[in-house]
Amino acid sequence: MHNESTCCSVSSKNGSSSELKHSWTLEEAQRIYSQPFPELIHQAQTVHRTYFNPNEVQRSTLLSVKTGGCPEDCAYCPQSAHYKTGVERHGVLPKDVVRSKALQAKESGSTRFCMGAAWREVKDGKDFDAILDLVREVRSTGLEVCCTLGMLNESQAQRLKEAGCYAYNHNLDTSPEYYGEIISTRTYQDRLKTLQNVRDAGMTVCCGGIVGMGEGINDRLGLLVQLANQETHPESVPINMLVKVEGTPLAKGDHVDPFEFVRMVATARVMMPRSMVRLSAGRMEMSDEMQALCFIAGANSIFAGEKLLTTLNPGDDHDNKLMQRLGMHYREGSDCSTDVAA
Ligand code: SAM
Ligand code: DTB
Ligand code: SF4
Repeated sequence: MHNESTCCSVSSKNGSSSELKHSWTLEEAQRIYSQPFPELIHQAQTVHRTYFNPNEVQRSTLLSVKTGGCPEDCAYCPQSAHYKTGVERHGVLPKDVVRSKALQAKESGSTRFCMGAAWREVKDGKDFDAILDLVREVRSTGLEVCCTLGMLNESQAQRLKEAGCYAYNHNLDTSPEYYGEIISTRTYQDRLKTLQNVRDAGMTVCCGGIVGMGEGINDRLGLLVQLANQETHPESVPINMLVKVEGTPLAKGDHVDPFEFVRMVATARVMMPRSMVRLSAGRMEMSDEMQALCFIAGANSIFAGEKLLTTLNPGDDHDNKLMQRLGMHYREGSDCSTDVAA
């Protein structure tokens, strides 16, 4: 179903031409999602192979450069000041600490380094200047730089881009209908505005959500419809499984069915064929077999290292062994066009 106004022609890496669609309906997403599992996996894997090496996974390392005490009330988040979670607060980390973490990440095979701050929004001044300095420092190691700092205005997005920030992570988290159940201190529209500012500044967009917050399947698919109907698909789509943190309102959330999670990954792959689909938070609770199914369903990136922002992650020994057992490998090199000497 080609629609001139909502599709764009792209060339795949193997030279054939395909279309990215930006006019998805919930019904179409439901049809993809609810196919028999083998059909869905076959479709997702077929799409995946058109654009990516199916044996390759990109590693991104996260670092919380400003932790805790956030004024927002995101019900999932251990860093919200509204909840007592035991997360230790700290201000913006010094440059030498961040540089050494970035070098370690590079050494262990990561090509992207994502710095997170527990802020509602960026405020101009000393702290933002310090972040810009960190961006320049990490960029000088040759790593692809990503930031996730909360809401940004146009000029802040521009300054980040100029400092060398390649990608900005800002999640929509769930459907517009369910959003109010999870966060009351900002709106979906606020998030969309920041995403537009990121685009306008010329950074790539990393935007996804969380599975396991009590939402229904239609909320999960509603999120995918929102993402896939953006004028440009987010270059990176993190799919998180809720990390249940004691003290947050979602600490006692329901168990996520692994097949439902894999279906979500596969549906994201089919709807956004050229995007990196990131298997993000929640891997501590996933079996190796579940992660393997996610890769087969089209996930092609992980957050690597012992820690996400404040919670635990499987770590290099485990991940390296998993890659080896699956005969898969980490992707080398980055999408960043301007190379900087290490
Ligand atoms: N404060 C900024 C913001 O909210 O955009 C940046 C940091 S925030 C921690 C980044 C993302 O982490 C959130 O948008 C959310 O999707 C994800 N996240 C936070 N806590 C999580 C949890 N317990 N489980 C899974 N994902 C989580
Ligand atoms: C994303 O979607 N997931 C990452 C990254 N983007 C910034 C963060 C996950 C955080 C999990 C909870 C924590 O460790 O604090
Ligand atoms: Fe703050 Fe981000 Fe956590 Fe929400 S997700 S409480 S904005 S750090």
